[in-house]
Amino acid sequence: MQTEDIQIRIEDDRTGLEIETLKRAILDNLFYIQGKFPEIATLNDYYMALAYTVRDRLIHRWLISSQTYTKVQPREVCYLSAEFLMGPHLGNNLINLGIYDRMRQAVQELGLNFEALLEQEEEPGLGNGGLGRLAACYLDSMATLDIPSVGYGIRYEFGIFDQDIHDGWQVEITDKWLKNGNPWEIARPEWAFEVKFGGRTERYTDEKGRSRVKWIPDRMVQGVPYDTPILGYETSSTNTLRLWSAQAVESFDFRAFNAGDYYGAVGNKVFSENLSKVLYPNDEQIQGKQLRLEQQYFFVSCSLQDMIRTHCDRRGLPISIFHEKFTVQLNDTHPAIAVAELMRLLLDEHGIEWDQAWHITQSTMAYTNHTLLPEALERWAVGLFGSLLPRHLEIIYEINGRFLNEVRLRYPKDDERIRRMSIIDESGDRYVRMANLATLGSYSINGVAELHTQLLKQDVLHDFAEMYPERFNNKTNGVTPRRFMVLSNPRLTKLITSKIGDHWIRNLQELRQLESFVEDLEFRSEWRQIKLAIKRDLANYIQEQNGIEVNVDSIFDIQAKRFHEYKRQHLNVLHIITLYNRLKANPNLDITPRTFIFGGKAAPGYQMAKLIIKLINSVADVVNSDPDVRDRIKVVFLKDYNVKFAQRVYPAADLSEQISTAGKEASGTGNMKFSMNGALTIGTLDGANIEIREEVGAENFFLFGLTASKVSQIKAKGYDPMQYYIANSELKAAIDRINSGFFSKGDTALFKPLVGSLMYQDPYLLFADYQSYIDVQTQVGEAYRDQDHWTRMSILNTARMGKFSSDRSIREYVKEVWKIDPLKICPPNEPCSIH
Ligand code: BZD
Repeated sequence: MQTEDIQIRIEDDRTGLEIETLKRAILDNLFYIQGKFPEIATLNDYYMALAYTVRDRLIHRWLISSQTYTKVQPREVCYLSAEFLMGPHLGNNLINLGIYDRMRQAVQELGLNFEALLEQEEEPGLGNGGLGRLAACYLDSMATLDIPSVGYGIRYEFGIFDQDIHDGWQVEITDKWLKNGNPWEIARPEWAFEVKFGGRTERYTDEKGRSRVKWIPDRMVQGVPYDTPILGYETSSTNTLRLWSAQAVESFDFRAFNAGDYYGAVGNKVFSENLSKVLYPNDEQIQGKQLRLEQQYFFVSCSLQDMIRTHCDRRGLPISIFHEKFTVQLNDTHPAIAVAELMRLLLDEHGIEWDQAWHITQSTMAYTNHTLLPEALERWAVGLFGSLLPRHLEIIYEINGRFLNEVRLRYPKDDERIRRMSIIDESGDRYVRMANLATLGSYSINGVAELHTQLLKQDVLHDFAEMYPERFNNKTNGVTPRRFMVLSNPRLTKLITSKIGDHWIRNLQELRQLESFVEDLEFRSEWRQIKLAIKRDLANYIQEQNGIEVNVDSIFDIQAKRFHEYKRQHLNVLHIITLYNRLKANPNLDITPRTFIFGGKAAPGYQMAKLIIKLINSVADVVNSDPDVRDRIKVVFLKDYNVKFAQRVYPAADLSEQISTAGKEASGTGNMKFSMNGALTIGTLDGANIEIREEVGAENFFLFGLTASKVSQIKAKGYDPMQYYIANSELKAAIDRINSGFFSKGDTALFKPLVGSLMYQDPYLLFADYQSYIDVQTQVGEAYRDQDHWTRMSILNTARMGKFSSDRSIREYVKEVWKIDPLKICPPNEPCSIH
């Protein structure tokens, strides 16, 4: 059938947006999908019925989008990411469909609790932190801006672990997010692909007499796609998140089985299904595990095969123009094997000559770097790599050989440079450097904030930036205001919209109009009331979760992010202990009351990060129950920080802690989410903090600490933390307090590794930044006493955050990197010719 002939025109319970229709649809789905009648339906049954009601309304738009793409054959972005930290879908889809309030009413009229139903959704936590959440924000913005796109990743059966706290320690619990079913995805087993592993290669001569290579693998896995619709805000554009799930290949199984090798056959099934079993919970620390490389290759190969099938089979286009129709954005080096895999597919499966294959590959790939930390730069031992992907290793050697010849021509006799730029690290054991492969194979390489891009060009990829300056660019991160303002902060959204209308939701720069209300007394009072009400909600949550009563008039001082030494949660702790020491010395000291709130997970194998969590909980135990403190400071560690919980936390903050060692945090995105919701930032000149401060104004930002260049200078000179310890009595007192066993029931050994690391190495310069941090925290305390002034600063933070919408980031990628035109999708039941 010709696609033009298909008219999707449905007007029934699956598309209607009226309250009565929504109610009927929910009950219908409860009956026919969940197979329950209301009297015995559980909360989850109702959640599923509601989710299917919303999904039905997405599907119509999704199919129109997909039909339009098939017909128009636009250029598309494929966002390849090992992580998509989507967070719950229901609320977001209701916002983007524009039926949030209507659905709430429909649900309430059915006698159900809308909030409880939203809460019921299991979070798809298929990511670690910033990088995975960025991918999710970008999907939202690409759909909102009508950019044809697909997100490709892995459907992990178990996402990031759930965090529990036992006796102050982090305990990891398997995240069984699929246990109640996932109403948002549709399996497409008919579009599965096979992925090969291991074995060897063979040369042969094809029918045209050309020398070709064949890969004879020793294992094979099938990738089954699961599709989730991604609807944009106030548009019909509905893109796809396609996640691959690994399954055993039937035929492979049978071969072993027929030969009598039953265990071998079952073993293959186990191997296959292990592939997409669990997300690696390490952020910014690589382990070099074989399974991780298998996961990366698995999803990259499925995704590229999928693109080629769409291009050649479905659209009937020649492979020679593949790069005109597809561009691939590599979310860090996790999918960087795509460079070698696309080469392999073009050379071995499509019989294309090397030069043309390289041209297509290099015109297709674009690479985003997210970190400069040496321990996070991916490299694979050559032996492991070759045994798993023998053909790819050959291709990489060939790419490298040709490239190094060019380098030699350009920089004769510069052997050091050759060694640095080689894809193969040969300084000791041999490794494949994935950042070099990604850089070399891409037409665009970007960092995620101005400073980060500058450091990337200066440091990690310096030689490449010198040789190919035109390929390097910056794309400062952004976050979606739909999830992180409209959905998570309905009160503030309502106030803002009552003053400036609702266009700011798709054009965040319009928040600037709020500046004219800063002088409006009533507006400031409403702003303050709202913050207070949200803080009350969080206080109730803290009471429920931790049994701690907190003062809503105190400063809600929040640090919520992954635990890592470079993020310096322990610097925050040193401030808490310093205040505590002051109160112990002078119980009548007049300090601005504060509630210190922490949230975040540590990688399960990262002992120091776990010890910092233990320290926070230990300090909390002491401080919260000391009568001398008299409720002036409280310390709260909220367990299991995830997207759902983040949405509750950002709106409630007065103060956002963004205190990484300058030069270490590539961008940060939590910093943006806090500030958009009217929190003030205490931060270093690191990542996007610099740009946030530029936007909101230095007078509305609490800056402290060394600059990135000062940090490298000090390190180059030979940094000695002990000098700071000796010279600074308050710092010494704080450290001694930990060392004495005061927070650990007399156990002086417990925090030794942490204290020792600070006193003798302090790789993240906490001691050097300590005094500056303490001084600025004192200013924060003073500033908060002038509530009226604080409110002005808070309003100005929100008003000036327009730059940090992910819509702005995506517009820049579209214009400067991808060069894709938006494609408008017709609304359902409205024949139109807008594209
Ligand atoms: O990426 C983060 C950076 O640390 C942040 O500064 C930045 O804002 C975000 C988005 O650009 N990096 C990560 O989150 N990295 C990882 O999660 C990760 C995961 C697996 C392996 C290595 C890194």
